[in-house]
Amino acid sequence: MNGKKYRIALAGNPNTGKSTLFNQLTGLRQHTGNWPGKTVAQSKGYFEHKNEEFEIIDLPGTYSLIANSMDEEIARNYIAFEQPDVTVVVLDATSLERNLNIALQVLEITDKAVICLNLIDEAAKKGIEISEAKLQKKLGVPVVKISARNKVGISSLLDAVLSVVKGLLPLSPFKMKYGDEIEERIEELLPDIQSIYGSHLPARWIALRLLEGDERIIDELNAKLLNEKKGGHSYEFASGEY
Ligand SMILES: Nc1nc2c(ncn2[C@@H]2O[C@H](COP(=O)(O)OP(=O)(O)O)[C@@H](O)[C@H]2O)c(=O)[nH]1
Ligand SMILES: [Mg+2]
Repeated sequence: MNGKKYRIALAGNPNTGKSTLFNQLTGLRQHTGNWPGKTVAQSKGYFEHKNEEFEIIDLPGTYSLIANSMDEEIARNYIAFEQPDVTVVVLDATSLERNLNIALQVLEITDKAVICLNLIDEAAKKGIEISEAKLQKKLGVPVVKISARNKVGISSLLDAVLSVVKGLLPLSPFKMKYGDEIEERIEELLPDIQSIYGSHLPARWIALRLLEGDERIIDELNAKLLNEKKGGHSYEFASGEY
């Protein structure tokens, strides 16, 4: 044990088996509280794999990360601002078309992701065949099939998690391309976003939110900035300028 704790976030739609996986991994080493300042429950737990210690957070299940609800806001803010060492996106292998949406949204925020196809037992019963290799090539991050309830594939999933947190894999996450006009405006915004908020935040994703006119992201970023710089920064993004 080298003492370093890697942080994992579990993201995905409701009912994809996130809590089942969380419980399998952590057993009794878990506790439930609330998200800071919120009435939404937060489950945090701990486990070890190959002599490394992990802390894992079970994010609220959401269909998207555009912050239409408290759950979505919590999930996206955790991934974007708290920056876990890896986000494991748990997808229901029996309805991939619907589930891939959240995977793409996570990949827009972070490069450090593993896609976990759960419920492969159910998928097999329905005759659904999924090529992990093809999906992995398209998405640019590891894709691992599991059945959380039947404890199938868990160690492969953890090996993938470990290689991502240790930076052992070349990751090239799929980034959605928008039209030329939007891409140009993203390019225009990037230098300002990077110089104001630093290079550790997901600048492209922030640019997209600003172009959407997402006012809450501006408040979140300004609060974060104030916190980090203790009021020492005079320029802030103002709402409604984009
Ligand atoms: N057949 C099957 N059911 C599963 C598997 N993993 C989870 N489930 C079931 O799927 C349902 C939703 O699981 P849960 O962990 O609560 O999903 P969450 O909403 O993503 O946290 C529960 O009834 C689980 O028992 C699996 O690998 N195979
Ligand atoms: Mg759950």
